[in-house]
Amino acid sequence: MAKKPAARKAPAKSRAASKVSETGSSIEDPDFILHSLQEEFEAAKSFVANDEQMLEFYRQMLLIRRFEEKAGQLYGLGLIGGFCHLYIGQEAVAIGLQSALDNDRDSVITGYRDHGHMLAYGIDPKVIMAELTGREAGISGGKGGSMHMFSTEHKFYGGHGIVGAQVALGGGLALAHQYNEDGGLCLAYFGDGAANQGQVYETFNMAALWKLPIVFVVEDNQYAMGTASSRSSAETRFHRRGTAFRIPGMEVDGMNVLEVRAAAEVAFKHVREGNGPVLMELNTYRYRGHSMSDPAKYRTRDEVQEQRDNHDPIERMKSVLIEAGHDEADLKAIDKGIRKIVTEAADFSENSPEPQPAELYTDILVEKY
Ligand SMILES: Cc1ncc(C[n+]2csc(CCOP(=O)(O)OP(=O)(O)O)c2C)c(N)n1
Ligand SMILES: [Mg+2]
Repeated sequence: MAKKPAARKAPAKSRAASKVSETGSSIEDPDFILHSLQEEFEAAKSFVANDEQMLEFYRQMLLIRRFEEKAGQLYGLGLIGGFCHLYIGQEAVAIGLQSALDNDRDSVITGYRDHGHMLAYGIDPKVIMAELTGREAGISGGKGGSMHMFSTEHKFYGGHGIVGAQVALGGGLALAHQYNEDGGLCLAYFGDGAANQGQVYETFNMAALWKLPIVFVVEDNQYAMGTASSRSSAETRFHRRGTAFRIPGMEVDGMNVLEVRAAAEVAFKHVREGNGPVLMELNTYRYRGHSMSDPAKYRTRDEVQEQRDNHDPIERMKSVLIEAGHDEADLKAIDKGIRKIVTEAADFSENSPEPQPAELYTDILVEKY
């Protein structure tokens, strides 16, 4: 999935002092910081997972896949109202990154394509499906729906429908981590389309200036609604877009969970050490339309099939597991177990009550944070 690297030009002018290292390494390059993390990641590109971790990555990605398939069915049956944006194809991004978080300290914020990010916490799928179907038991009390999942308990701050807004809000979350000295970082996800919003760059500037603990993640799934990123973006190598703010960039294959996790380790360490933000570009692909109401006629079936056949993150993990000695039957049994969990989540949400009418008047104004 990685795009072809373009030749790197030497900067014409730099304010950073040029240091000559004893070993004659790339520290001589005054812009070393901007690509140092990529180099560190490239040196050990695949996370060395033990058997239990590999199985867990597989299980978690498969849970998102089966959950999203079921959500698509429930939408078709009219049980999910409003918008519904599925995450199928992008599973390795949320799982690879969030498995490296410290959930006692770190916060997460994203856009409306948020079911996978919630499931990555290990939250009961029943509560997430109940939110999708607008039930009282849902994680946002059934009043947020697909786009507005929220859980302060897990430090998950949404679920936002305004494209790009979550980046500026993420900057605020990172400022809170720094101000409160709680040692946490904020993981702020946004899309290739959102990457063209002005507030993203205002946030980059402040985050770099104040060395905020934030990891900016562009989930480049190649489309913003029906527009291919190459038709809307002058620079599609999104990890370079922090260069003007001296934010180091990383380019990662977002269809390979072990690579995503390896990159996360490098990025999070850099941020936790007080060095300010990192901009990660995760190259991925969404198999379904932008939302459930999009027939996706702007691309060919062959294009989607090529991704499914050659880059699917779950199939890739499955091959790694089989190479490590697991047999097909065991992996099938895992899938069966997950299908059962998802069916139970759907049954639970269908049979749960809707919020009481009085709930219309609650959660409108937060008086105390
Ligand atoms: C400020 C704003 N402008 C436009 C829209 C309409 N809109 C909703 S989703 C979307 C595309 C965003 O694409 P991308 O950032 O790539 O995210 P993806 O859907 O691919 O995850 C647009 C333009 C919006 N919700 N908010
Ligand atoms: Mg996109």
